[in-house]
Amino acid sequence: MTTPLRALVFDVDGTLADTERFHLLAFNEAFRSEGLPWHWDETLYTRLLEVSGGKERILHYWKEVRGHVTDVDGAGVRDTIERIHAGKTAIYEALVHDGAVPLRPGVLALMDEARAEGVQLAIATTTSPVNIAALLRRAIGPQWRLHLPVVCDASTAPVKKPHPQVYRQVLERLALPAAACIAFEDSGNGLRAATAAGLRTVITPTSFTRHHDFRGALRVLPDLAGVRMDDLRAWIETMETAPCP
Ligand code: XBP
Ligand code: MG
Repeated sequence: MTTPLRALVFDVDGTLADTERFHLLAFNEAFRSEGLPWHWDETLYTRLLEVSGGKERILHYWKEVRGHVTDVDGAGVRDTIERIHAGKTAIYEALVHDGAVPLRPGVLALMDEARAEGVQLAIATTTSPVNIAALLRRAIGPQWRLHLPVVCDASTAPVKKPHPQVYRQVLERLALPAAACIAFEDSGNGLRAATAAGLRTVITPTSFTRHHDFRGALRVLPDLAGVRMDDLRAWIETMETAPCP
């Protein structure tokens, strides 16, 4: 007997919207305004995206790619990263606030159908709360929080994907078992985080993540265009009745 589908849990960056190009612009503008000789191109950023979390990504770059982590201004590495990341977030917020980033195909239609059926919607992301609000205020409207009552992010789950912390928090807030939910992700880290928390996961990769390892996903799709609630239920049913390999 398959557990009824009671909630859809969405990742943000790369899943709800193809945002990483805008994060990349914001990182580079923040480095420039800090007078740092750092510039991330798309090839390097594709590699750096294997580290979830903007602050963690900056530290990884500083240590691994620059090869030395010394104070750039005597404020201490952690304080410097906090300042750079705060500047980056403000730049990204302005970019996204201008409505530059639409939701990916099929996302809003699936959300609307789920809500009409009384299926709950939630967010599980490693990005910052400011970024989520800036994106969804424009893409869904000022009432976006009414559509997505459960939001867990970098401020609630400091241990980033592929750790399952953010997904476990969402399940707790939903008061639902993982079997009653489906996760939507774009990256290998996201798939591993959702899977470790017990959620079946639909993957819609972007140009930054399409080379990632998506073994174990419920489905890997170009996007959610045309995906309906009954498709999700059928995929779960098939997965649960498939003969064990
Ligand atoms: C993707 C991330 C985030 C963004 C940058 O988040 O790993 O770090 O790249 O946002 P998601 P921040 O889990 O939604 O795919 O700079 O705010 O971290
Ligand atoms: Mg993502």
